[in-house]
Amino acid sequence: MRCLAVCQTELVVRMLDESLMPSFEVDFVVESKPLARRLHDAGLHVSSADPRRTDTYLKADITPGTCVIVEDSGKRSLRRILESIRDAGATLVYVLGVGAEEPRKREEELRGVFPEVNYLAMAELFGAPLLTEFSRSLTRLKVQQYQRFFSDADHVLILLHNDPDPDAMASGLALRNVLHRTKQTAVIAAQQGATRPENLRMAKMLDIHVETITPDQLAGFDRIAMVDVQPHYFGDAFHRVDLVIDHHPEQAGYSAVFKDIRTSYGSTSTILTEHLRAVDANISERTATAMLYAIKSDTLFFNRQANRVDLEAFSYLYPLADAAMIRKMEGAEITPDRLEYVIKAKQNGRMVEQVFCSFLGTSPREDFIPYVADFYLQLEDVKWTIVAGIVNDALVMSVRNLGYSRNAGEFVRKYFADIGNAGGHRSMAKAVVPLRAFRDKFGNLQADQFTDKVLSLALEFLHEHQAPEKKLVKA
Ligand SMILES: [Mn+2]
Repeated sequence: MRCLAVCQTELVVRMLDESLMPSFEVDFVVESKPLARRLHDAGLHVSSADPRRTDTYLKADITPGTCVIVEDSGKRSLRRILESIRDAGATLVYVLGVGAEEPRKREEELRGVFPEVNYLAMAELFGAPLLTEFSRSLTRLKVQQYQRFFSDADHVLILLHNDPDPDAMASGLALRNVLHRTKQTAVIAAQQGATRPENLRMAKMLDIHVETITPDQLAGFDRIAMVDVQPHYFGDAFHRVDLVIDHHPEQAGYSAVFKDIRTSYGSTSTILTEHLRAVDANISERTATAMLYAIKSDTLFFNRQANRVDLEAFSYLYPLADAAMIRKMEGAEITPDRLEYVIKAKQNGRMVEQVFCSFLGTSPREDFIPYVADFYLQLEDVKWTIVAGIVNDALVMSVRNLGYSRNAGEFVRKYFADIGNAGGHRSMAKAVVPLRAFRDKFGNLQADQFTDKVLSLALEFLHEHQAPEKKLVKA
């Protein structure tokens, strides 16, 4: 493709020449004769001409398919230049804002006269890669600091939450990699091991050993790190830890020598991908596979709480991972006993205003509840799911939504934080409430009454702060 660039400064000429060649054939027009001569002598295709004259462009032989780039430093003459370019028959016209004040305002002004013109601000073009580069340096600094702090320890504990999920396990592997340790010198452990079928299958296929650890074994470690979880999760067991890396909302009440908590990230594995990249670590196929699967499953394949950084980590890990193995691990999600609970939810559930709510009764395993909540979110017309069940004398509730309506975490905190544990993100949240506390607050409800009660709380919550015309349509 052919480009004609109308420039004023040498820097812009050289930058465009370097970034567009050899994909594009670029000819430059500059007004200054000495500049044209100098650049021409340096081997660039530069000629000098008056950019305000249509002649210049007719001579340059531009066609509707020629891409014309015009450097804009904020001068008034830009309009004349664009008129002449248009008169010469160009249709692909880009203005490159270099030092023009308020680029968006400038763009608007130009668009008023030249609707076909595209405005690119140099600061915006360079901003993203520069920010990535600089934040990588900051991450590198932090990683090197905690690497040093951990380097003289004999025994390191990497502690995960109970029933570790793919993100917890992958983050454990990744941190061990960052710390240059083996499973002998850095133990990945949880107080309760994995139970969900897909988590078990992942651990088995990737040969990840999550040790089960009791509180009295903690003293045997010189350093303790937590990934995908923060100390408050373990009650009063930890007031001080050495390192916390997590993407859940930051909790107060503990001290950590180092911490990296990024709540806008879709997974802890995304944070650890950045740690590994920042120190140019080699990532094994096993670790990459675990992390890729973790990002996929924590973001429900980018359906919830995912952003540019998650996508970037995903595309970085993808070529390093074993995609076939991930497909196999995902197949473990659907099991006959889970299907039973899906059916049960359908029989007991109610849907009002695109909110699906179901009470599963007593459930032998906790994972049925979030599984069913995720499952029904896939249904057409369902925007919120609230699924609850009783596991060991506690009411466990999973809340999901499609992310663009009100905050699921706020919902559970509003109604259940006073009587139990309640928290989560915008699109997924969880509450665990002792049955007795629930009954004290809401009464001894039968299954149907329970569904009605929770549904009415959800609707009340959704209707708050909502303009009447924006109310959800009845399902
Ligand atoms: Mn996670």
